[in-house]
Amino acid sequence: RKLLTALAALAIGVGVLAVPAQAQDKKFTIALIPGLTTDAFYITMRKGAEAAAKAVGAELVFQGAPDFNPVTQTPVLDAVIARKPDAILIAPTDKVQLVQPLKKAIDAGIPVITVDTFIGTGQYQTGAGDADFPLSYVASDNLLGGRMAADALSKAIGGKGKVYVSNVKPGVSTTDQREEGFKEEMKKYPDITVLETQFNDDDANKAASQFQSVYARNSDLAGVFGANLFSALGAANGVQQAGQSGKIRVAAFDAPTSIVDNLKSGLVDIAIAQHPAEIGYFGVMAAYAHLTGQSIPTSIGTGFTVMDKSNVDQPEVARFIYQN
Ligand code: T6T
Repeated sequence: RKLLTALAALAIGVGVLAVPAQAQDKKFTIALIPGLTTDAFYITMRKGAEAAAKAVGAELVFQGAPDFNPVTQTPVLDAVIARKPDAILIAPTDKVQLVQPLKKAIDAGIPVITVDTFIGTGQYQTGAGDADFPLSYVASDNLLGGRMAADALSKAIGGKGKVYVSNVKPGVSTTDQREEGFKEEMKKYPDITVLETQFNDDDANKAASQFQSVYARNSDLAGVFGANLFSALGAANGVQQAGQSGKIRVAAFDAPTSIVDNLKSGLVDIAIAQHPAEIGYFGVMAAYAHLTGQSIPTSIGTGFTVMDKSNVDQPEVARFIYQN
């Protein structure tokens, strides 16, 4: 009888140990920290992230700063870490300045995936350097995007003339890579001169007034590449204010409705739309896969849709216009 009692106790013990079934039912909380909250790019990313969270029964927390700045993003990250989510998805606003703040998440046992932008070199889980700790990087191929912008702008200006890049600020992985890809590709066009880059701090008004100064110094300016939403919008506004719509050509990165309106009016020649909803969706799916014991790729690439006046009304193109 003693043996039976012992076996029964063991069986109960086994029953108690069978908790993993419950753990699988756990509702995971996944936090998404955007570059800034009031940007159609991240608003659209959030929608994709929410769709994925719904599909796997997770809760998505969206918390960000009002501007694209490591100084305001870091306290948001600290607050999110204090809430102890099961995973953090973040678009770090600086390659270097977010490294130490993100280490705190890892120290607290919270896995990190970066979306859109990266820290360090963007090569994760290599054992090299001090910024390889995120599990995965989910984003557009920004070097390629910069090359695509260069080819499109070259085509628009007939392969010759002066152009410049309107950009955010050095240290942002995405926009740094777009500028790098753009300049690399422009080497193929010997009759195009790339002037000094203008950094606008993600402020469209600043980008518009910078356009005026560049144009004042270069009355033969042929084109401008706006390397993200606010850079492109500001540059386009500058072109319009100077009465040069359709004469000075604009290649834009990103596709909010304002840029689409500019495509239709002929102020902007092409817009390279990223797929932010895909980035959010696959970011959450990667986090969920990791949390449920799957291995995940260290980088996940999402696509582009190139928009121009002739295709932007087609439903398969228009579906990539950013949401508000
Ligand atoms: O271009 C996107 C994003 O990819 C970049 O990292 C920052 O700017 C945007 O959010 C557009 O404003």
